[in-house]
Amino acid sequence: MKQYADLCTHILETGVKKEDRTGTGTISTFGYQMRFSLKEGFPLLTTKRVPFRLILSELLWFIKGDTNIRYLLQHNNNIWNEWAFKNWVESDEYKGPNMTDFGNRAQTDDTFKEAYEKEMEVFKRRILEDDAFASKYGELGNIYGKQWRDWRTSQGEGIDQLKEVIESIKTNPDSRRHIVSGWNVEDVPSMALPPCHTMFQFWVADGKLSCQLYQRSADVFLGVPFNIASYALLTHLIAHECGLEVGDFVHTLGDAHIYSNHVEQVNLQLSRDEKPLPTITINESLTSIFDAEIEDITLEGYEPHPSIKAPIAV
Ligand code: DHF
Ligand code: TMP
Repeated sequence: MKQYADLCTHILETGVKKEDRTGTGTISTFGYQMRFSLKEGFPLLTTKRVPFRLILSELLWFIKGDTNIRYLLQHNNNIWNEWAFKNWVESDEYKGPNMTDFGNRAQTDDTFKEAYEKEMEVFKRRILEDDAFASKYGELGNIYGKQWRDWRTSQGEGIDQLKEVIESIKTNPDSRRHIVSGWNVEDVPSMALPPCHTMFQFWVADGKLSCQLYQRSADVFLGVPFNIASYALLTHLIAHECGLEVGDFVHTLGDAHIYSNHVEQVNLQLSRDEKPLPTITINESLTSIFDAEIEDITLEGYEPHPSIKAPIAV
């Protein structure tokens, strides 16, 4: 994964200081491309441990067309909690302590951090136990899952982009139109977070399936390691269903940034040696990605350096 180390070095060396929506501050560059040959191993970083089980359950959640964090919580996956929690604490129904700007305050004020963590636990429990609460406050809006599986037309019909793209890969592999878009211009204002991985395209040649992602905004330390592995896994799953081998994953970035409170962590990572890449195996008897379950996918030979913690910008 020299490609990832090169990206980090490129940003640290050529990036500019830029303020951002979250108030954290970043070092940012615009426009960058990486290429991973999926035959040479599964692109999961080895210079820090990346929790693959979270990537897997998030991807299956997208594939199901689900946009409610309840499924993630049921799989002990907490990566989307903050964005649902934000809607809850900003609602009229919320009567607890003031949680304004919780992401930043929890990093600087220990008393507040304790109150926030307590409130988050209450929120999570309610999402898991209270159906009505979950359907209202577990929802992130029309994010990825909705757009991939049920893009609403002006006629009120749903388009299953993922199903259609798989069908077109099978029946018309040479097509240059194998595209799935998450960027629904009309829906963007109602989303908890407008899609970062905006659109992706497949390409079939020599019996191999390649995928390119356009990511408009890239949190290089926390988000990107997940995004690379998630799209690599999606490519493996679709290739498996279509009877194709895997080709390349091409990752194109728009605003590629390192948050100012991640620089130390990135430097630590850059000081570490690369280890061999793991491999991925998909249950032979799986015939459709829409039936995929956690147990159908196994990661082998992953022996990374230890994980590195960093705060996420909300
Ligand atoms: N906001 C920001 N600022 N950056 C993101 O990468 C991001 N990603 C989102 C939603 N909003 C975002 C969805 N994906 C983590 C990774 C990916 C992700 C959300 C969160 C994360 O916190 N990863 C930690 C481990 C988390 C855990 O173990 O629970 C990591 O160290 O990789
Ligand atoms: P933005 O909407 O202001 O661009 O903020 C989104 C932040 O989340 C930005 O730092 C990019 C990051 N992000 C990723 O890098 N990958 C992801 O998959 C998601 C959802 C977010």
